[in-house]
Amino acid sequence: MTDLDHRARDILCRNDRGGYTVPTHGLYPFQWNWDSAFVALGFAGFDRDRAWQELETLVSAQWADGMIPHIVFHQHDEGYFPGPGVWATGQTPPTSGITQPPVLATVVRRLWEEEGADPAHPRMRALYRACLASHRWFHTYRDPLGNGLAMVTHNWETGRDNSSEWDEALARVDTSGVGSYQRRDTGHVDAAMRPKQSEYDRYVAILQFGRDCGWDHRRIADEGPFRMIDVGTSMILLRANRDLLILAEAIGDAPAAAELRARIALSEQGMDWLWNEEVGAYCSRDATTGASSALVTNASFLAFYAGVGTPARHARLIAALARIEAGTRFLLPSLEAGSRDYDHRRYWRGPIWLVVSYMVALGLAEHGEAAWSERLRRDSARLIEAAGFYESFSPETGEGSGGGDFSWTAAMWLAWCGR
Ligand code: 2M8
Repeated sequence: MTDLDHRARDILCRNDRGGYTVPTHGLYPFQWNWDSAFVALGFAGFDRDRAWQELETLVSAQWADGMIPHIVFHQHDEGYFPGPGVWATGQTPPTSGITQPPVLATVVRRLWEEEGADPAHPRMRALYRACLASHRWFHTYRDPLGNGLAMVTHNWETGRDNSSEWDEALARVDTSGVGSYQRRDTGHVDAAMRPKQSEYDRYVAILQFGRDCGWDHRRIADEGPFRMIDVGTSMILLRANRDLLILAEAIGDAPAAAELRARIALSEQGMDWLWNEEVGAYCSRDATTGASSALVTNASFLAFYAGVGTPARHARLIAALARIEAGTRFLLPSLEAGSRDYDHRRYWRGPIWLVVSYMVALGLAEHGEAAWSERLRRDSARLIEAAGFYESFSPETGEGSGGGDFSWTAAMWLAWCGR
């Protein structure tokens, strides 16, 4: 065990609040959905029980309609805005009213296979049911075009919260009724790294729409002020459906397996709509106007992880990766340098998030791109070695940004790049 291995384990243990971890002390004092899935991969190397528990605690907050919320407010903390009183979802435990990228099934499959892939594995079986309900929720409420792609109704659902992909759609959001509120994030980290006030107002306005319609997910999907087909969530859901299918087949749940096969085929075709031939990448699209963001982000490369794309498209994606590599020091930036509003320090407009790099690297390796996969892994390790376990990193200087002692960064060291 290296010194960094010890430090990574120590971060997970210190961010443990009893059955779940916070992403980082101070800035994010609750349980976040996709953070916990990645964190479980980190625990898995030294505490199997705790890895499963992280996921079980998350799904203990699943809604009756199947949604797994993006934040679970297990305990009171004034240090974060918007807290449970603002969301007012009426859930127990209190939660936010939106979701996050469904990486859960993929993680469950990995943990289960590492333990011998026994179809009778009780913890896998319970989480399988939770994932199936969550995926059905996406298919019921978040596929307005019926093409197997995933719509998000808040930019926070994408996990890539402040990406330039959302700018045009956000610009249409009316903020006149937002009122005053006190942000907490800029009290924890440098405001230059966080979203601007005008952007935050829009995030709050979208939240208020959901709250004002009692978190009626049908209405939010049909009438909400922000409706984007997110390339990241769509790719992650497709991958998660493939992994859930493996579990369904192992369990012998034939009806669910058939349903999942049909969803997978639909999504594979649907992805065509996100391909932007001019740009040579998969890009998010506005569900209302149909406009492509025409931006190459780290999520564009999740095509490999999702298992979509022709050889010609893969070649163009690799060309885009080579172009990005030539223009920066470290892979994989959240936005290509030179794109509108690119900023190597500002939240999801340039900095590197290792969890996305991990998924991209996994997909690249699965598609015969071992050298690129290894390049991502090595860069990610170098970032941690030089800067520490930050939330994100500058692709230009390698400096850490956002919160420190970050759980999913520590988990990525343990489960992937520190190997
Ligand atoms: C960031 O998002 C939260 C809102 O969900 C925030 O900025 O307040 C994002 O990076 C998101 O992807 C992540 O899950 C969360 C906790 O790490 O922080």
